[in-house]
Amino acid sequence: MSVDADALFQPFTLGDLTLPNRLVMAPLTRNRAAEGDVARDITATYYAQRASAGLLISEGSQISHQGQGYLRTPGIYSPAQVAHWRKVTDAVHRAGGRILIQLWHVGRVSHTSLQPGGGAPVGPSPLRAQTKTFLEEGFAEVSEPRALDLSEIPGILRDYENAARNAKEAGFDGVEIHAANGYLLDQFMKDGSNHRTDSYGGSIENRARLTIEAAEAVLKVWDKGRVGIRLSPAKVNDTEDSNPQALFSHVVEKLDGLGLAYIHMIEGATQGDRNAVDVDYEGLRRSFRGAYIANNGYSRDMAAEAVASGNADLVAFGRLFIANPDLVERFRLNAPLNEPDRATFYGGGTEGYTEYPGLDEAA
Ligand code: 8OZ
Repeated sequence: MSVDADALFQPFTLGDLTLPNRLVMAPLTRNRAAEGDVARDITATYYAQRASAGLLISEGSQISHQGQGYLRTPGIYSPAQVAHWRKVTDAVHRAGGRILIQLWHVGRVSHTSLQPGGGAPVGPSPLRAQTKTFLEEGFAEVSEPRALDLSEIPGILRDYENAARNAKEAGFDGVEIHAANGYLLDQFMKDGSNHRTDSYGGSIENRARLTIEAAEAVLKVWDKGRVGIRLSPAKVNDTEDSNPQALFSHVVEKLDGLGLAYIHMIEGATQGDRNAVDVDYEGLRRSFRGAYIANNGYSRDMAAEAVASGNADLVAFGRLFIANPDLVERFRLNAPLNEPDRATFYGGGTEGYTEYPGLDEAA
């Protein structure tokens, strides 16, 4: 029996934006940028094909060369990157859509071959993550990081601010701060990866400081109604906290104080068990006055239930949006879905990217 999914097709006011439905395309790393880490023309086609989503969130885009951790991810720090992203936002807007850019600094999840001058990746502490990155040769262990010096933090905050300004120039409708999945901000927040003894380590308040300051840097450029943030309380990319409930209660309270438009919550282990960690997501949602975007393994029916019951305002889908450019229409009709092809997730060209058929083509 099909669940009544009407709730998914109601408009929603997300901060300063009006969305026609409750379905969000999650940020998805696809490793298809061209020389100079600029978005390609096929990337404009890819996002425009998915413009019926209530909201598109771009793939993570590094705020600086240092912020890059994987091969061929797009940046948002050079003039060429801004110019190429402009083609993407124009294509999405022409197709009637709305798109935010996800601002990303990978921190320790990187490799010397991707870093400026072949240097060590940076993190809160010199602790290597047991996780892999993706290079020309394929998957590889991440490199040993060095700890950021206190004197380097203002430069990182300036990189967030510059990237936010570039995003505006590139025509985005707003930004999402990537504070999830074991990257720089998450590394600072969680005590497994942050062993600092200065004002950015130790207490929960200190560990959350960089995330809050990054949000403040972005808010110098963007109205708060156009800024959201993504969080993942569970362990991911070898980055884990001993008390995620306490940590994220504090983080969400601070973000609420900044008046951000939304929190985008990866419930449970990213791409894995939704019950991987004992965190009261509903409680976090209630303590935040902005919108709540739920993510991780949702089906159409689960999403309909979450939105109808008020447990989520919006639901983000990753793999389903990769494989179904017209996911909104398919959900509306409760039509069959294309299967995502893992082999073409990371890297390559149009195959597994712009070639998934819409319902009309499949018929
Ligand atoms: C998959 C592969 C590489 C990066 C994330 C940006 O997990 C990513 C990512 C996902 O947030």
